[in-house]
Amino acid sequence: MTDCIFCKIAIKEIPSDIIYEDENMIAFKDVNPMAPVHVLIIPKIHMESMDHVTKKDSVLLGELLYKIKEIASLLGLENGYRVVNNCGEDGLQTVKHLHFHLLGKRKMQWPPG
Ligand code: DGP
Repeated sequence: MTDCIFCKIAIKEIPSDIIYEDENMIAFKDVNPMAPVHVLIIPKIHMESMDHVTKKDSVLLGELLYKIKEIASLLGLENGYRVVNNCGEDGLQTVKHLHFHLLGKRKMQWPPG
């Protein structure tokens, strides 16, 4: 999508600090980190949100979730971490391209705000 900031990051039109990349996904540091480790993992193809995912996306999203585990290991999050998806207005999603936050290296709180 031409006006999507994360699509632009995926094609390197906007620079980012890339942690991992393959043909289907890219992981890069969040510009506004909420934890010592804060990485965003996105599919390269544009999907607006979790609410826009269809059955045909399930293999890709399964791979993406599995890869989050590997990225967590790569980043030394052996003591645990949090994976967050903000969806839609009530979920406080600000960037309308599906993404998962991977947060670590601090003790999280529950419930989230
Ligand atoms: P969310 O609220 O779940 O939609 O979070 C979007 C996140 O994206 C937020 O934590 C800040 C991050 N972000 C927004 N624009 C950019 C950008 O241009 N580069 C990077 N690295 N992160 C961005």
